[in-house]
Amino acid sequence: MAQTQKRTQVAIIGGGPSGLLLSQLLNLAGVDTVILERTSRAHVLARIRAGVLESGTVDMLHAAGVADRLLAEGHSHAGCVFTDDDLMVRIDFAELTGKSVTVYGQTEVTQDLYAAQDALGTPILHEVADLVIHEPTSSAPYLTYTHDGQTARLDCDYVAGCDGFHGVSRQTIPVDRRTEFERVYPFGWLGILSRTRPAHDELIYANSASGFALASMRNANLSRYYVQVPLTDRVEDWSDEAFWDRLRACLPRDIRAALQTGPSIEKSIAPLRSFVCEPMRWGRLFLVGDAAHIVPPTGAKGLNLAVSDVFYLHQALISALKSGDTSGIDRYSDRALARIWQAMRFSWQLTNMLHRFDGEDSFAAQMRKASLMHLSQSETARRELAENYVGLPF
Ligand code: RFL
Ligand code: PHB
Repeated sequence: MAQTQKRTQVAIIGGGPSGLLLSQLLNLAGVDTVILERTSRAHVLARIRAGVLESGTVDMLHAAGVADRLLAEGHSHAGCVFTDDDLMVRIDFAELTGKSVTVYGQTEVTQDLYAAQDALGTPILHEVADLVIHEPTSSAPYLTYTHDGQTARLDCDYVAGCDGFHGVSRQTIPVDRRTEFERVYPFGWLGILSRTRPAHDELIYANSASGFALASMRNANLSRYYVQVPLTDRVEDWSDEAFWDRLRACLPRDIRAALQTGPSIEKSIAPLRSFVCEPMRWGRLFLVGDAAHIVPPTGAKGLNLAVSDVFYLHQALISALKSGDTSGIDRYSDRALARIWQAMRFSWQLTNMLHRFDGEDSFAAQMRKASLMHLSQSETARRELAENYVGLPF
């Protein structure tokens, strides 16, 4: 059990990938941190989420000293496939950009980060409740919270709000001091995990008359699939059989024929949303990752954006704390947002290109088909997609 700390340099709210990676990089530079997480470690590690890491994300995990298992167990993908009914278009990342992505689950990244933080002895408090951020615009911010039935106070130099979309950090910025941009899509993704051989050796993003589907994976015997569902559907409405039937209907004939099915070992529905909060700083409080922005999962950008935020913020905090240079923290929000808006555009564009919208006219479906056809015919279009998918530079 972590001891109750009274003071730290950077108080980190949230023990998801953003909070853990930021803490790890700060600790390696000699900056001390305390992480406060609302749930248990088992709960954080049970959430099945992202699967695709950009090469910049992999480099950051290397820099943080947590890439050994990723190197051994992650799978490098030099391309992925977009389909429209039976038309299959391969995007060759390696040829078009010289880069690749790595398939390695967020759960594994998080587990590796917890192990590294434990090895450094970083205090991580779980099941923290009633967290309040006090005086973030003063030079002496502090947090109060309840832990193990006791009320506690933590003084700090800076606060990193890494507490996801439903956290307290963003809400601490007064409403008249933040602007929020949002697009809620009228569908969600029903996802399953199954111990089956993946449908293909690369990811398949499928557009079809039955809607969108994604065939992804974690390893040679663990598949991750998603199909588009109305927001009103509940997980209980979908038997495994119904899921496989829908998936088959969305995939091209050759892939469908070889699809291996089996019982699901996880099944959940995620709504799709684009969201940005500006600015990402309020005095000495900084928003990081999902606390400040959400992308629909179509472009596989959420976790990768959290990592680029951490890249900008860890440098800025180290300069401020080690040499009193606050120019980085002054620029943090603008630098992070510039990259975030590019990923927003890409995720929104792919979402529109691949999903069937309820009540749409026949023209909309033709536009999707034309987009896929353009992709198959134009190397420029494929390069533009590849460049964004593998990740824009930090
Ligand atoms: P997280 O992971 O939500 O972690 C925030 C943590 O903060 C805690 N918390 C609090 N702690 C203390 N006090 C409070 N008041 C608190 N309130 C909340 C929470 O318990 C939690 O542990 O945010 P973080 O760290 O910024 O990480 C972001 C990523 O998790 C997210 O962007 C990705 O999972 C998004 N995403 C994907 N991203 C990719 O880059 N590639 C992908 O392939 C990809 N696929 C996905 C995805 C997200 C999905 N869902 C379910 C939304 C696929 C799906 C289906
Ligand atoms: C996943 O494997 O969970 C995954 C992969 C790519 C995406 C979204 C999710 O775009």
